Amino acid sequence: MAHIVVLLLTALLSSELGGAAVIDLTWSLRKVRATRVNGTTTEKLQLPWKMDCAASGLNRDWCNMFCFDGITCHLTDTILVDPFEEEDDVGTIDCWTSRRRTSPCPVPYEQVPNVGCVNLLEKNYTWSDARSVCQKRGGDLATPVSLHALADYMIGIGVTAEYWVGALISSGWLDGRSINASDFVSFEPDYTGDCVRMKRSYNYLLGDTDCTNPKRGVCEY
Ligand SMILES: [Ca+2]
Repeated sequence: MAHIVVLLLTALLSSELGGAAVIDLTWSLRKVRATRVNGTTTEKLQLPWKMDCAASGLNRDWCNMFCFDGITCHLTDTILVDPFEEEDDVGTIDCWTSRRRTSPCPVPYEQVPNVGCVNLLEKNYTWSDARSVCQKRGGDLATPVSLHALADYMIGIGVTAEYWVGALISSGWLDGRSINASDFVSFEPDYTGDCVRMKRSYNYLLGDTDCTNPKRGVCEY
């Protein structure tokens, strides 16, 4: 099902390409649906070898992913926001994605100022399933000290779904803190459930709801 080959090619690329810039990058091989290869900036090159393709990608600071189908090298600035999602068997292509190591966050997490390393789930889950997915990615549902910083980030990148966070009405944040009243929407909690979500219609402030409702989730590393 999942074609996830978390094969870190840093050492391989470093030895074959020998460039200092390579050391700053970690490339991970994965099967990617062809439609996800089209970024804002793209370039196609006819190259004989995968390593030539890799080198071309490394020489372009906009390149976040290179794909090689045996004939054509596809370079793109696409960032797979959620590369651990399963890809379809149909129409996939071998790609290597990178993250600039200027971020202290491991793939697939993004550094969010005043929050930490954040990864937004792309599918809906129950609260406990969302937590499990976050844990499989090395983190947990988010327990932001500054909810407003996280909310600003989510509004800024234009997400439109609702997201679970790591808090329960009955016991507070998963890290043991109690939930500030100012982090809730004005009429919440109204005790419609024990699980806490960020409400898109209310600037991503918090509300409670039934834990089995399907929502996305905010993971934090
Ligand atoms: Ca509620």
